[in-house]
Amino acid sequence: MPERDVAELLRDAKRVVVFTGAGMSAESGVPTFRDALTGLWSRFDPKSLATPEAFAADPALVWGWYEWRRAEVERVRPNPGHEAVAAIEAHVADTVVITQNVDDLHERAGSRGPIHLHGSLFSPRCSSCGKPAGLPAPGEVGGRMEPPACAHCGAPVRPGVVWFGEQLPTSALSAATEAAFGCDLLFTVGTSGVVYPAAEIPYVAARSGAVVVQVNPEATALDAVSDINLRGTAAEVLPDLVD
Ligand code: BJW
Repeated sequence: MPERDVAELLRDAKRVVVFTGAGMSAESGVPTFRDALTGLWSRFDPKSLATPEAFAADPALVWGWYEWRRAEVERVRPNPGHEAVAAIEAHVADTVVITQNVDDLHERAGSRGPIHLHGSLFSPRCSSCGKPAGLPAPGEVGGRMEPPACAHCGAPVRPGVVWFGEQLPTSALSAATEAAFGCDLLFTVGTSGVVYPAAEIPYVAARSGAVVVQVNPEATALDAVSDINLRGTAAEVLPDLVD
């Protein structure tokens, strides 16, 4: 089905969900995780960086890596795909953006309160008492960095992201599931669909009768649940749907 027909589906939709992954921000210059040459997991070991055990074993390595990633995100800008998602929200009042991304590019493009299933690079918290911590002032990044100490209990502050083996924030997951359950059109954009429970979101929408449209230049695990596959990048395909 060509983009023209999807634009028509969008015009008729009452409740829309846009479910995004790392590919959404790729054209802004933020690397994905699993792309063969440029993905973070092709260059870095997720077990040594994105697990609670890794932070316990070497907090300076993990904190420094996430501060480097935060600095990289601060240097880039939303792309036309993020802007198109914000335009969908402007056209269809009942639109919910659910992102697995830990960047803030949806917000900077004008999206209202996207649900962050995997947390954020911008919400560090105490690794022991869980109280939110302030962001450190910009400084030298690019290697090991000792995390700041919690102002309340003195334990190391950790990045506010969801690592492998950790539970997703309950309120975010239930709001996302509820939105997917009630929508009539769901876009899944730039995600490989291999990380659970986030990857269940398009299946929840499909089971409740929604049309699922995938925007991705490559085949993914979510091809199986997608009614329509638009093979292209987020910044190429999404703006055409809202012109
Ligand atoms: C473009 C593009 C362009 C490129 N335009 N597209 C069921 C089965 C098997 C395993 C499990 C299961 N349930 C749970 C698990 C375990 C695990 C898991 O899913 N493992 C699998 C990988 C095997 N899940 C967990 O551990 C989760 N927790 C959990 O289940 O807890 C249970 C529990 C219960 C009770 C108590 C305690 C625990 C947590 C998962 C957390 C994931 N965290 C990460 C890191 C976040 C922090 C950080 O940023 O460092 O989240 S991993 C990483 O993957 C990140 C992403 O959000 C996530 C998804 O990746 P995404 O976004 O799909 O990126 P890619 O790179 O995979 O794909 C990019 C796509 O874009 C590609 O398709 C490209 O083609 C495309 N693309 N350019 C459009 N321009």
